[in-house]
Amino acid sequence: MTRFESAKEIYASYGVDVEKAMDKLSTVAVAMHCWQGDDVIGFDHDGPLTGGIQTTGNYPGKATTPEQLLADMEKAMSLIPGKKKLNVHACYAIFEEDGFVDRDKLEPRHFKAWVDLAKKLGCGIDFNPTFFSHPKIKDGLSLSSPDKETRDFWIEHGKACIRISEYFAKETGFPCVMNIWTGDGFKDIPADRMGPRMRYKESIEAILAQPFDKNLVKPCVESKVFGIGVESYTTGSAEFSLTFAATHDGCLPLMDNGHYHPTEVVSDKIPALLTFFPEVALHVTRGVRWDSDHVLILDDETKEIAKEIVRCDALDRVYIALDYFDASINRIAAWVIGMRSMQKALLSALCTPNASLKALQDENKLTELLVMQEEVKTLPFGDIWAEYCARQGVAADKAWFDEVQKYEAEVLSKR
Ligand code: RNT
Ligand code: ZN
Repeated sequence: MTRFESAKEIYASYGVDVEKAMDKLSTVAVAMHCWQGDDVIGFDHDGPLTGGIQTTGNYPGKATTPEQLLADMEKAMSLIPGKKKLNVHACYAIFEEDGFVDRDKLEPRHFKAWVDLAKKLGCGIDFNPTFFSHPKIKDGLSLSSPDKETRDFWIEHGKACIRISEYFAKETGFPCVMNIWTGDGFKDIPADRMGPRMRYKESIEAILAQPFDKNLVKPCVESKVFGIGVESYTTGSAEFSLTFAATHDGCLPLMDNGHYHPTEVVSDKIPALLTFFPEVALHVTRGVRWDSDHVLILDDETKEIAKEIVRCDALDRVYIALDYFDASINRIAAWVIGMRSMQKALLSALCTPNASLKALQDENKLTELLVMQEEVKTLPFGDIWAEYCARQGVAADKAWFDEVQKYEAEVLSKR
């Protein structure tokens, strides 16, 4: 008997069909964020990263051109099993010589290379307007600025991004999740907390007035608790964003698990939101002490997030995207570690006897429940994961990093 066959029998004794679990996982898309590849810079500006987020580290080999970034993403994708999606920010528009346009004037044609890559990989694209790292951010504010000209510029940017999102969906055949996040906020105690939020509400409403097909474009609003330099107040707080999504048809709430107070967990928020929203979106990340955006790993909360999505039978109602940026290690490895960790967490959740655990809870057999919950933690999951990678035709856990090292020696180190 192979290790896989033996593991399969052990899982079967707990009532888990690992074949079904692997089949299911192969249908679940995880979106890989382009911004891990170049430390959230993009191709449309030379200025620094703003918006209260920060990358640290200067590991060599960073992509600095569209060709490099797309090649790096393709390399990473080849080492990740299962269904994927690209996640692109508007600042990654690709301009021909002298063809620069500002963010309010972006067009689908500026993203054709992204569509070509998605078609080559057979995947969809998610999209994000970029409301940071730009001279038109006035006093740290974009859509919530008191200055009308500033707001109008960013509203036009948002509308352009809806048109681009629809183009992505039409070209790839997969709906495009379009996430609105701004770094708008204040370092110190504001004198007016409501004014910016009223303006933010009106601005997002103006963006969403751009006509679009709700089956093709899924606009989201992402909340945040604080950022660097915006410690005292963020316009798009949790309550603001959640209520906005709840009161605007077709708009989804997006939860980033780095954006909450330390004892709050997104895993618990998922079933709460699924009780009311047809669909929700996630940014899965790893905050270390703050919203530090470390590379995602298979830690307890990542596992718990995956468990909730699976247990709520919501794999087709939750859009999963990764969001982190670590410049201190090989950036391709950073993508692969995070993507494989998310998929491991999902597979592990699918290999959990969820129905029997739920029955124990409903029968109030809470001692047995705790016993079982502890036991399933040490089932031979690694053998199922190894089989899944083999069936998907991607390198196994010990082998993929060799490929990254080879790419580093042959490509990255020559940049
Ligand atoms: C920032 C938000 C946001 C960004 C990306 C680059 O805290 O998480 O999602 O990380 O838009
Ligand atoms: Zn995020």
